[in-house]
Amino acid sequence: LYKVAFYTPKRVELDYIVHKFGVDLEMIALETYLSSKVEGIETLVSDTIEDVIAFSPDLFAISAVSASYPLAIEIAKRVKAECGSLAIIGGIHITTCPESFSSTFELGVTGEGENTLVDIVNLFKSGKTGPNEYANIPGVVFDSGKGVIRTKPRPQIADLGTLPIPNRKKWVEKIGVPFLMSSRGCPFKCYFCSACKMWNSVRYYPVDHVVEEIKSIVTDFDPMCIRVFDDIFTLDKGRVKEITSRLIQEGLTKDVSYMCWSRADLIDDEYVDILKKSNFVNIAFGVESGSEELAQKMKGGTFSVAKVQKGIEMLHAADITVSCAFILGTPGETVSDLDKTYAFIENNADKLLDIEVNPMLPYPGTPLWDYAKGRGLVSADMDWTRLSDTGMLVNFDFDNYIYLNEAMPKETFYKYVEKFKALYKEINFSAKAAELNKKTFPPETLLAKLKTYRQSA
Ligand code: B12
Ligand code: SF4
Repeated sequence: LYKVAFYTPKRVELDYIVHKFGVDLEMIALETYLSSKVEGIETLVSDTIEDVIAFSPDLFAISAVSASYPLAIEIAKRVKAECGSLAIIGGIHITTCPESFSSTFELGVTGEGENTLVDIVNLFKSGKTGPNEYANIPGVVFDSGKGVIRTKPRPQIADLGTLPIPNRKKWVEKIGVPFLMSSRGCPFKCYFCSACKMWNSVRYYPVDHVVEEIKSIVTDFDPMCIRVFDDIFTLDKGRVKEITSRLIQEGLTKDVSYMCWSRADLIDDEYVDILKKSNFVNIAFGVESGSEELAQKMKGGTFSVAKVQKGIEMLHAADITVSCAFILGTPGETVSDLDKTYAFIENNADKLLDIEVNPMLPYPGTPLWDYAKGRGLVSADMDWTRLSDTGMLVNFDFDNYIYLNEAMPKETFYKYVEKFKALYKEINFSAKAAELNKKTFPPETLLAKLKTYRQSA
């Protein structure tokens, strides 16, 4: 049997977020697809590198976001040295920055991974390797010996309904908050966002597929809450109506609640009603800034802070909790903009379940990356750990942060970071937040996950 191991490295400061979600969905999704398409293989999905080494894979398949790319290289070197494996890398980082490809890996997979992985495993299984072979596989990047080569893009899967439901149960005993993706992609193009670069257009899983996936999660894990992790779940109201009425019909909203990301400019009274009836207990908005002008510059389209305010109020009135995410450190941001963001959070504190406050980071593939590159602050051979989001400001690493805003001295910005940190703690560590967290994230599964979670560095 040809052995394939799947692994997503996580940096240690991510403990706070990773333990809530645990399952590496991309790896489980890829493993399920590969196992359904290729015979004569044995697979492993693990979050523990010792398991991978004990398994001694022929092929080590790794996924990385930008900040974990150096860790991915280091771990791949170790697995190759100890097991003699071949190694490939996929995910957002290599997709948006293929020029940073490291020849530690035989291949990098850009964009959608399912069919490219099948081609690669079939090639390797037949004992073939080398640039001449790699050049025939769409959607890869490799080192030809004379430089890094990208092959033509892999066509995206037209019908996501042809994908099997990820086999979570095979790899995970308990999950804190299970999540699923009911679509791939986002039609908006926010200035700082790399997520929308992953897929370009939006494709939806068929309603049946979404309901079946939720059913399988409920059967296998009996969760308190399921998170629909689409970039924007509420894009198409008709489709959300269909999904939620099916969930109600199938009895999947009585003992389980839901959370999703939305965009404030998409929420209206009818939407609130639909979400309420189907037991959505928490909706998250990316607000980014309390300053109308800056938020508009960052998000474009029909977005406005006033609409967020209205959305928060409508959801709050319906007793649906709201989470909001903000970004500090946008180029051009002024003290007055930061004051407006602070005031926005403070004024809504009683209506917000929690907030995310992230420092602005120039991810590859975004207009912001181009801006930072133009100023010589980032490059394809940079220290990628500098794109770590440093724990929602809580562990903000001033020394390592790439400060982008020429309109404000660094020292002023850092004072504001401290101010926002205090507000973040006040809201997120409140009794109200603890209460909902208890209802949403079963504490015993968190503990179980933390016990099994190991930092692999
Ligand atoms: C869900 C999610 C999470 C969950 C992950 C839960 C889990 N363990 O699976 C949680 C909340 C824990 C999380 C954490 C973080 N995330 Co996150 N996350 C996402 C999100 C919304 C969806 C990812 C997903 O599961 N997609 C579904 C799968 C099927 O798709 P996929 O991951 O893209 O994988 C496909 C291809 O990329 C490819 N592929 C991927 N890996 C591999 C590997 C191989 C070998 C192959 C062949 C193919 C392949 O094949 C897959 C199927 O086609 C994305 C945004 C987005 N829409 O992509 C952000 C995103 C990936 N996260 C991001 C970030 C920054 C983080 C964090 C650092 C903290 C944070 N700010 O959220 C940590 C880092 C975690 C880590 N891995 O180190 C950024 C990455 C930006 C960048 N360039 O680095 C994104 C793009 C969002 C954003 N802010 O722009 N995240
Ligand atoms: S930030 Fe959200 S709305 Fe904007 S492009 Fe990215 S995923 Fe879409």
